[in-house]
Amino acid sequence: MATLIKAGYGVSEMELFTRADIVNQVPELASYITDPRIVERVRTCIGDDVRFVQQSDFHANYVAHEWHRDSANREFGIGCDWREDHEPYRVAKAMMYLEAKDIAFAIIPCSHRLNIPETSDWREIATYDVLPSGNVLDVPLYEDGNIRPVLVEGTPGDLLIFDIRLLHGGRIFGASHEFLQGALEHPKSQMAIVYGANNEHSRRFHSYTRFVRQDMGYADLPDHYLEILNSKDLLLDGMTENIFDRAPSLGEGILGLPSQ
Ligand SMILES: O=C(O)CCC(=O)C(=O)O
Repeated sequence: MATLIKAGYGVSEMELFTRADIVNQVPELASYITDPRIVERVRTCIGDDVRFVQQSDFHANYVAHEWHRDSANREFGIGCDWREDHEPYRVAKAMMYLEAKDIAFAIIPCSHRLNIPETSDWREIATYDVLPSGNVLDVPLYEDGNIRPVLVEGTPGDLLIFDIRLLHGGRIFGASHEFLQGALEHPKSQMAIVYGANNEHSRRFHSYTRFVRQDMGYADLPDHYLEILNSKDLLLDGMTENIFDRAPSLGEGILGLPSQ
């Protein structure tokens, strides 16, 4: 699939290429959005009322090294993403590697629940616990009570599903996986699709993606695709509306919206 997409867009093996909004911009991948192999696994993580919230992308040879969150409210504790008394958050990214060699996904466990500081140097491999690819359920993590960043080794076909408020980033292993490095030596490509429960948190994230982040270039989903989503029970209620027009206060703490 990676080879096909790169060839179709005239992208060479190691060239940087990123496209957001899969339905509108990389339709070759759109069928994965409703693919039960992905959707069922997302359901297991966030609940039965899973909906597609439009944010989705294909990245070739791109590595987001810096620690970051994908949620609309990026700073811990500030804004509606962190208020769950009414509804739990339940917005998650499903990311699948299409090409990956010596690649890992770095994540700071519990950083969606606790204000855990980022490590100052993402290159420092000694600051991580490593989850090798394969069955990792028995790998002991932070048994001493200290939460440490985790490196999840990734290979093609691996699907990672994570709450988008978690601090994370991409990593490249150096020789024998003994250090981390900044540059890719092998092609890397991945697809990411964001889903959420049929709730206000998901509607806020959709409006943030579609209407606030003009830089990401999202457009309306075509009517025929809304029908597909509806037929698969993946259509988010109120998906055509900009929630911040109706309720500007929901934009608290979101970069790019006037502070309330
Ligand atoms: O693999 C990477 O570069 C990290 C990807 C990432 O941060 C993301 O998709 O949000």
